[in-house]
Amino acid sequence: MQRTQVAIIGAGPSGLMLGQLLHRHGIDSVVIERQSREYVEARIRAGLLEQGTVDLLHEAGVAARLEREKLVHDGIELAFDGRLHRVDFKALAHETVTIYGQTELQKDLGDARVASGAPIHHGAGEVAIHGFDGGRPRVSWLQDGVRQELECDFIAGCDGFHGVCRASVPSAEIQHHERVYPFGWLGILAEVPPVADELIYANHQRGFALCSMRSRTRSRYYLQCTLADRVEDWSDERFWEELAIRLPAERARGLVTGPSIEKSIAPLRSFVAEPMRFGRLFLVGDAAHIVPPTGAKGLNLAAADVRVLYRALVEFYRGGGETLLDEYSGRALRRVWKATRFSWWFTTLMHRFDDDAFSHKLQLAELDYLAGSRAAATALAENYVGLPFD
Ligand code: RFL
Ligand code: PHB
Repeated sequence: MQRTQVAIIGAGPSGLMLGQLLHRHGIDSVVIERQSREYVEARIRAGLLEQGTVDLLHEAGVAARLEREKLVHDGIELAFDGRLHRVDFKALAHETVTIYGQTELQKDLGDARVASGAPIHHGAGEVAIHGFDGGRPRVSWLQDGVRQELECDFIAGCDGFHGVCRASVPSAEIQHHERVYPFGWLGILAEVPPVADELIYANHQRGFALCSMRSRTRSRYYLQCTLADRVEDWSDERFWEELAIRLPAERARGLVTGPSIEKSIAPLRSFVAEPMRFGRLFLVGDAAHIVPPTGAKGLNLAAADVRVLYRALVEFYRGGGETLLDEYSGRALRRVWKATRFSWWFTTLMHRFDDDAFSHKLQLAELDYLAGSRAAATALAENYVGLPFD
């Protein structure tokens, strides 16, 4: 039987960040991941990091390339009713945000794991967790058809929304809160310069649009689509035409188009599982909560969970007892619910829901209020740059 201090299920950003921070504090971990390293590193997802996440990556010692390649943004633009209004984060919330692709972060974390020499098992089949309600948790899985068993002190469930950890908790002990939105996001990645220096969030009668980026030469654009839409329905040409329609003319004029290098549709949901601790099992990141991408909070929430958990584990192994471990769920959830509220609010403000003209008028009134009120814009800025990590 193999043994470690912390068994980490899932090698996404949550699992690898946690493993790296524990490693730097002399705590052993084993990471068990269902997919191959190549698969995990090819997934195209988040692009925007709060300063708290960047600070944590420094603490983990994995921020060297990020510091060389990142783009720093001082604000965003809101487009609505043919207008363009800038929200200045630096002036309103004294903070900036960082553009750095999750794909790149995933590679940096993967390299750091290999360099640390700490064990990581990709391609694990039939992963199962046992005994976390008692004192002797265990993980079992199949590696190349051979059954493996790992004994540990704690299990970190970093295995995303569809993982095995949350699903292993008896239903009487866990509560789920969920909202599913009646639309999705169609995203494309293209090797073209971004339409503007900062991100543009557009409320348009035909639906929401977002102009984001990965670098000065690579753009990431999203369009609100229906749940019935399929990627095959959207040629590159149709995507670019629709994006131009949803942007104010002064921005649409500067749009550079080109062939897409990725195109996908993601459904939107809000989801929170409570609590986030069950005996010796801790849920972390998407395994415990999902936000719609409108506020760019998913990856940042995962980082905030990791920060609370790794500090509690460091304190425990220093001999400081379990107080911080006991506080994990409550502290993480306070921040999770605030980000859930913000993501829900920003989604509701920016998307087209139905043909209800009254709702659209209310959205435009609120956007007009945001554009004219420093107090309202400050509330947006504070939440967007990220609430305090603790
Ligand atoms: P992940 O990244 O899903 O990783 C979980 C890992 O666990 C593995 N796994 C298992 N391993 C072993 N056994 C099992 N039974 C397993 N089941 C699953 C999986 O293969 C995977 O490797 O969760 P994690 O680490 O908590 O990280 C969360 C973030 O990935 C996620 O919140 C963000 O990508 C969300 N998100 C965004 N977040 C931001 O902060 N800013 C953004 O700009 C942003 N944009 C986005 C996004 C997510 C998107 N999609 C497609 C969901 C844009 C999009 C389009
Ligand atoms: C992205 O670049 O993928 C991105 C940026 C901001 C968001 C969502 C996604 O709100």
